Amino acid sequence: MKVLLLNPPRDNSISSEVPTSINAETNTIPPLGLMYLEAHLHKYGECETEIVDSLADNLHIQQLEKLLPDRRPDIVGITGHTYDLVDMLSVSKLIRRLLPQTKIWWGGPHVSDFPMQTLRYDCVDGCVPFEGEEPFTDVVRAHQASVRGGAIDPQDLAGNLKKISGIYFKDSEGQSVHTGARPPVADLDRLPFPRRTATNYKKYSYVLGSEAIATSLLTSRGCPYSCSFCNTPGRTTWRWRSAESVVAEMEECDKLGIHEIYVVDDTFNVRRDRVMAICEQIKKRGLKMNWNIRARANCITKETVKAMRQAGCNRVHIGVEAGTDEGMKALHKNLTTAKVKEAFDILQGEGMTTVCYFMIGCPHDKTVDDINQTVNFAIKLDPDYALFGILTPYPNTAVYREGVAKGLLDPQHWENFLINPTPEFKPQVWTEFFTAQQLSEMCDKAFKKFYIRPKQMFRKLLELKNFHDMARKLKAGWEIFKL
Ligand code: B12
Ligand code: SF4
Repeated sequence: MKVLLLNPPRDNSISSEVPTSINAETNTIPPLGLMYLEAHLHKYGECETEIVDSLADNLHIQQLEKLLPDRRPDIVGITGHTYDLVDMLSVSKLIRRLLPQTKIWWGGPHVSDFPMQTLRYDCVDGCVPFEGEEPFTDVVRAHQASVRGGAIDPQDLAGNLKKISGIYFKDSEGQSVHTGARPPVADLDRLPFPRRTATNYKKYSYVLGSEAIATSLLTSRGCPYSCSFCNTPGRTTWRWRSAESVVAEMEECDKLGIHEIYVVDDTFNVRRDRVMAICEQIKKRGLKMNWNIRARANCITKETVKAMRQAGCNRVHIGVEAGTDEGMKALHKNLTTAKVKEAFDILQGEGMTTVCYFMIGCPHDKTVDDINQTVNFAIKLDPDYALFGILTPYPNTAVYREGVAKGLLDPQHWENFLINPTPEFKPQVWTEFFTAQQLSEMCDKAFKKFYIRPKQMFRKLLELKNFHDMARKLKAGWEIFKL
C-alpha cells in the first residue's frame, strides 16, 4: 500500500494581517507534522511512504495534476491550518477526480478545530484531530486489512476503522462516525524521530537564520498556560521529551549537515531542569548547532539563558502581546511588564537575538492611547524584530466565547466559511472600539513606528551577511515602508 503525505500549495490562504514578504520566509519551514507521521508509518505501517511538500518544491495545482496520477497513492494524507482550507479542498477535489479509488484523509490544526465539519466534504473520507502518528498508522493498517481481491472492501474498512479510537470517518453508507477520544502519546520518547531524509531537506532555510540549511524540531507538546486567545491549552497536557532524545535528534541533523534548528515547541522553557539538561547534553556531545526557541518571558532566568547561549541558542521568540499590566492580565498572559522587561534585559545582556510578538485590537484596547502603549512598550523592549498582528478570536478560545456572549462575534461566521470557503473570507476581529479598517491601519502604523527608527535601521544594516541576505531583508523592509 502506498501512502502519500501532502503539504498543499498555499495559493489561496485567507489573509493573516502580516506583511506578505515576512510571511513568505515561513514557506521554507519543514512540514514537521507530516514528517512525524511518515517516520511512524515507515517504522510501523508496513507501507510505502512519500512526502510531497508543495511549498518547498513550488508545486501548484497544475503541477500536482501531473504528479499525482504518476504516483497513484492508495491513501493521501493532507495537512493544513484553517487558513489553508481553500487549497486543502482544491487538492482533495483534484485527487478525487483523477484517482477516484484513492482514500483521502485530513489532519493538522484545521481538523483539530473542526473534525466533524471536515466530514461534510465529499472529497474527504476521514480525518484525525490532534496528534496523528498512532491513530493514522492504525488507519493505514485498517485499509491494508480490508483489501479483498485487490480492492478495499468498504464494509470491512468501516468495521476495521470503528475499532480505532480518536478518528472521524464516513462509513460504507456515508454516515459520519466518531470513534471517541484518544489520549495523546504519554511518552514522547517512544515516537520515531521525523525522517528528514524523506524530504528535500536541503531546501529548508530561514530568513532570520545564519546557515543555509535549517530544520524544525519539537521537544515538547502542549502548553501549561492558558492565554485567552489561544486554543492550545486544554487540548492536551504538557509533555516533554528527555534531553537525551532531543539531543540525539539534533546529532542526527548535524550528521545530515543541518546546523540551524528552529525549536517549534509552543513553550520551550517551562522547566528549568529540562532546559539545563538539554544544554548539558549538547555540550557533552560537542555539538555545534545554531538553534532558537519559542519561550515564555516569565520562565527566563539568567542561568538558563547563559546555558542556552553557550549551547548554541542564538534567538528567542517571545509572545508579549500587550504593553500594560492590565492588558496582560486581561489576556491571561500570566505576565507583567516588569517581568517581561527583566527577561529582555537578561536576553539582550547575553547577546541573544530577540523576536517579539504583539497584538492590537484586544478587548482591553479601548482607545488609540491603549494601542500606542503596546507599540511604545515594543520600542522600550527594543527587540531585534517585532511583529504586530490584529487579534483574531479563534473558535475554542476564551476570547472567542467572550465575543460571542457579548454579541460582537457571530458564531456563524467561521461556520459560513467552512460551508463556502473562499480566499476573500475575513476572520472577524474585535470591533467593540475600532472598525476592522481602523485596526488594520493602526497595525501598519505600529510596524512603521517600530522599524523606521534610525537605531533599528542602523542595526539591521550592520547585520547584513551577504547580497542575498540584503535582497531578502530589503524586500521585507520595503513591504513595511509601503504599509
Ligand atoms: C511552524 C508553524 C507555522 C508555520 C507553518 C509552516 C510548517 N510547514 O509547519 C507558519 C509560520 C506558516 C504558520 C502560520 C500560521 N500559524 Co502556525 N504554527 C507553527 C508551529 C510553531 C509549529 C508547527 C509544527 O511543526 N508543529 C509540530 C508538529 C509535529 O505538529 P503538527 O503540525 O500539529 O502535526 C501533528 C498533528 O497536527 C497531526 N497532523 C498534522 N498534519 C496531519 C495530516 C494528517 C493526514 C494526519 C492524519 C494528522 C496530521 O499529526 C502531527 C503529529 O502529531 C505551531 C505551534 C506548535 N507547537 O505546533 C503553530 C500553530 C500550528 N500555528 C498556529 C496559527 C494560529 C497560525 C496562523 C493562523 C497565525 C497567523 N495569524 O498568521 C498562521 C496560518 C497561516 C497559514 N496560511 O496557514 C496555531 C494553530 C491554532 C489553530 N488551532 O489553528 C499554532 C498551534 C500556534 C498556537 N499555539 O497558537 N505556523
Ligand atoms: S499563547 Fe503560547 S503560552 Fe499562551 S497558552 Fe498558547 S501556546 Fe501557551
